[in-house]
Amino acid sequence: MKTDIVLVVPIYAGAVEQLDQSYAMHRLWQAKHRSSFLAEIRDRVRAIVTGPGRVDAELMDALPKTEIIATQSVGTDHIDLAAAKARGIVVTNTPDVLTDDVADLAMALVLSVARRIVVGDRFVRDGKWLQGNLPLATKVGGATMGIVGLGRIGQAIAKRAEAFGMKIAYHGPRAKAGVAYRFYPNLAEMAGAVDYLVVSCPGGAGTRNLVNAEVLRALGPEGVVVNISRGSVIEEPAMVEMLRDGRLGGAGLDVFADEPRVPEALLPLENVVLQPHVGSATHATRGAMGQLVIDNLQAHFAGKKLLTPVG
Ligand code: 8YV
Repeated sequence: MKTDIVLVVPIYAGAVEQLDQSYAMHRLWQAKHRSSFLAEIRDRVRAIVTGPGRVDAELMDALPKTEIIATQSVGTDHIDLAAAKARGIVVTNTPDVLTDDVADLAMALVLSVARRIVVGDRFVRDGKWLQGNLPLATKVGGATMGIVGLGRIGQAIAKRAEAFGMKIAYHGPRAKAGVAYRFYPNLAEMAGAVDYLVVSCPGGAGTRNLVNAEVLRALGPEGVVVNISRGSVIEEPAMVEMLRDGRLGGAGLDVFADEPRVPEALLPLENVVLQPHVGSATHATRGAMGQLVIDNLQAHFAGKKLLTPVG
């Protein structure tokens, strides 16, 4: 008899295929009537798989036999961790396997904004090169990058930036032992001292609007903000307004407050590069993330140690 699990949103296709073979899988996003769909499987489901679909207390209570929530993501801000803990539900995520891809995209966004890669591409395609050269851009070597959240991804970004000749500073709850980069306990102060502010901290209530209007003003008209974390970390309306009126120099954004909706005002701006939350979106990395979901479920149901438990 196969164990019943719920899949909240589609995850890596190869992982879905494997899960279909090993479990009786119920696809929540395909349910015509959510409440009756959940009621029908209420007493059978032992695991919830997501990434990044929301898993709140209401869903946990609708599936009271749930033992584990496995998310195909390193971020867990879409899961009510306190509610899971209160119900004795273990949570697993997929750290490390995506660090390189996300850090690569952060560096790609820095370079795309600084060297106006997207603008240049359109310039050629539109035949404008026939009328003259693209205006000069900005060298990243020698510039300073301020990293908000020097975790695994933040440290990988720093290594990439150093390889491009950039200086590194960072902000976080506390200075990290053994890190040579300058630590700024005050984020606005760091923003005022750097050229690129790269957001790589976790999302969630603890970092909501951390990069607020004051921080963005300090970053200033020559400064560029890059976000590969969560849209919730930046005070988005203030950022949009400042990008439009020139009080903020530019932005490279892979995440937004209300995905997949993106503020209309950003769309025409040439000092902004936009990506559809693709930090980890490569075959290799999403395959590795999906495999971690599968391996964590397998370990749980075999009574073995979880590979990547949260908390
Ligand atoms: C995607 C991510 O959101 O890992 C994260 O936290 O933001 C991305 O990997 C998605 O969860 C991939 O399935």
